[in-house]
Amino acid sequence: MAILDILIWPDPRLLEVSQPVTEIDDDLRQLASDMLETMYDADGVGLAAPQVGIRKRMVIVDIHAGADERPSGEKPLVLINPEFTHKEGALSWEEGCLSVPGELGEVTRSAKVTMKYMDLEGQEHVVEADGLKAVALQHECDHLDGKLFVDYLSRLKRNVIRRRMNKLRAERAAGA
Ligand code: GNR
Ligand code: NI
Repeated sequence: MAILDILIWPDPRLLEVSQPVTEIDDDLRQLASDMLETMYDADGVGLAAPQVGIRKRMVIVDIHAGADERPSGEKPLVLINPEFTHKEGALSWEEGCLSVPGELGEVTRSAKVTMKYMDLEGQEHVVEADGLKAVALQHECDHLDGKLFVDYLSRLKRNVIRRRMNKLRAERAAGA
């Protein structure tokens, strides 16, 4: 059990394309467990491995994180090598990111998605989602291709956020 450090954009490691998972072993299971602990500690609804410096195609999503009541049957998802098989419609959402703390920006994505992925037992699954779950799945999978929500904003807004993040990173480096 460990809370991992979350990289802050524009850390170059967040801009890399992650590698497919080829082996589901104890190290990967440990990483998934640490990512869940890290996400809950940070009050997030999702987290991608590259955000904690691991260039592997694994993400977690739990849109009920922090809620008092969890719909029955809804568990946190651990998605290995996730791939969209269908996307439709359009949906705008005010997004945040644990790698861009304190910032929000409006992003338009697909409204409904279907995705296939493998779980920690190596079993293949298909998940359909809309609303926040669809947004979170698209946001997390973007991380695996080195993309963040700030890439959808205007250059002006992105530059303002970049300056604030550089300042935050400098403060953290000085305080550490
Ligand atoms: O915790 C998160 N909240 C969120 C809100 C709206 C749209 C996307 C997200 S994902 C984010 C966690 C995160 O940064 N995952 O990569
Ligand atoms: Ni994010």
